[in-house]
Amino acid sequence: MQNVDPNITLHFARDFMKKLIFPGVGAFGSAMEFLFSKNYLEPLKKYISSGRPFMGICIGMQTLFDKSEESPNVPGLGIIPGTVKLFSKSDKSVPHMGWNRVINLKEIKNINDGKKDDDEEQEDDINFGIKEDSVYYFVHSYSVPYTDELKEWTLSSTQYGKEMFISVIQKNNIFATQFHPEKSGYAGLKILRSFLKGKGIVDTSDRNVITKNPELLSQDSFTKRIIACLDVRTNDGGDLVVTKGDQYDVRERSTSGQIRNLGKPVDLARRYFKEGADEITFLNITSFRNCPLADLPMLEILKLTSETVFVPLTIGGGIRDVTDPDGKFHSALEVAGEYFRSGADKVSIGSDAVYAVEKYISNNMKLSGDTAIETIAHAYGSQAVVISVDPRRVYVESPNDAPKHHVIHTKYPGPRGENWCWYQCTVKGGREGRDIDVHQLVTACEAMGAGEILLNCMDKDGTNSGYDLELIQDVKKDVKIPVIASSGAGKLEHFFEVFSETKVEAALAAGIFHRNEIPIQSVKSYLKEKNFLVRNDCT
Ligand code: 1PR
Repeated sequence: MQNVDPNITLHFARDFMKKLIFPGVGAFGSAMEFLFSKNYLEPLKKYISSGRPFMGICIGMQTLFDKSEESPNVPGLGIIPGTVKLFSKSDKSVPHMGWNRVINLKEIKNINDGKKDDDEEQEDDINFGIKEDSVYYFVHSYSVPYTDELKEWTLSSTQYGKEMFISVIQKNNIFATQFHPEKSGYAGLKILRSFLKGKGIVDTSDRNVITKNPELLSQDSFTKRIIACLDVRTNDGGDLVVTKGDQYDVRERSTSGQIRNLGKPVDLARRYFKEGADEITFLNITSFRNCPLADLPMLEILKLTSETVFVPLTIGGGIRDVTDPDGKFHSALEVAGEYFRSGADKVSIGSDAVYAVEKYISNNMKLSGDTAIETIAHAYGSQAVVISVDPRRVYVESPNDAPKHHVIHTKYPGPRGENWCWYQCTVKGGREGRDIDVHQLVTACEAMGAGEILLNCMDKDGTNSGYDLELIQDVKKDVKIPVIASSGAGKLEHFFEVFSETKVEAALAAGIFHRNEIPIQSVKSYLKEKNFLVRNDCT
């Protein structure tokens, strides 16, 4: 809810306001408390009851209900009867993070005066342009299960695992989506345009469930995500460039030893959006050296990117408590807040997560409540906190050689024929190994409230030899939060391998996209041929 623009909300009850979009991310309780503390509750209710068009997004939809299991003691706006409930983790990862379909249960038009010449435009306004053959970006752990009592309010439903929940509500002047249209590529922009440009709302449905495609109703259409990653740093000439290392070494192997320059961050992000990337990740790879709040160019990159790129943006590097050169302290929460306000949807934490887990372990697995992971997850929601892991293999002759660590049997023996290894966590971009393993790290970070794991592998990074499937399979067993496979993609088959041999929700690649070796669309087409669900929305 911190993303609500105060300039908009301050004036929302005024009569001159014709339409209101009420977006939000984060926890139900914080959102309601924020509305209460700013005296926005009554004006918001008054606006909605005035009959003027209202559009809620994500938490902006959930707050319309009576209450939520997320914050049982905090009442919602109570406009729609019902309780927002936590997804079951028994059959799927939670949060529900990624692209999924919506099934329209009824048909409405949102045009009520004036005739548009363009039939196609009218067609686009039916159901606010929500199409059953498109997918939209969801990120939430709580939802409203679909029940017959709520059919009057339900415009569309979505299936996730075995659960069917309400993805769009609409009645009279109220329209709200559980997904994020503003992050749902061109398909999402059509919805926003329809809400903003449509002349109003006329509900022509007979309030019965009239889905034309009942066979779709119970289909889970959750897609596999393809993520483009941009490692960003200042080159020797002082410009911020996208670079790419081989096993984290980003300098040219030639005699020049220059930082590899693969392009400009904003231009590349735009290109990947147009080519169909489902998310874009920026990693500020040398931020451990500086105070990230002094890193204005990085904030500028996010601002510029978010003006034209409408898929989720993650930013990593330097998310930690920092003290300015002038002695001013900034908490990790402040640093993250600055990135969110500049356009990031998620922050990714690397080194600081390792230090936090070291403390957690030495404190007998007691949560302190003051780590970057906990404070950011509390304020912005778990879905906004990604843990970027930079592990490397440590080979051992037998598990007895590393009694403190989670050792696995490997099909790929080490240099001295060792058949066992553990994955050591590193900090400072792989420059320093620590005495904790990936199993310890990811389980502890999940307990602290992280929402996703970005699983790199130093041995595989930049090698084009495929993902480290053994590492990924192992981590996927450890946690219920989504996992992004990263490092090593070199050909189309590697994407098939990672999705067929592991249960990861997403695969990330860098080098092959930057060097134009494989277009993102080819990855999508290839996966589709292999019967994986992927998003196809490049127009
Ligand atoms: O520790 O919180 O400040 O975060 C620093 C961030 O910067 C971490 O997320 C860390 O992974 C990243 N980082 C630091 N140094 C490097 C480096 O390369 N020298 N990049 C680095 C990590 C790995 C991935 C890469 C994939 C896919 N790079 O970002 O994109 O391995 O590559 P490929 O498809 O070409 O194989 P903190």
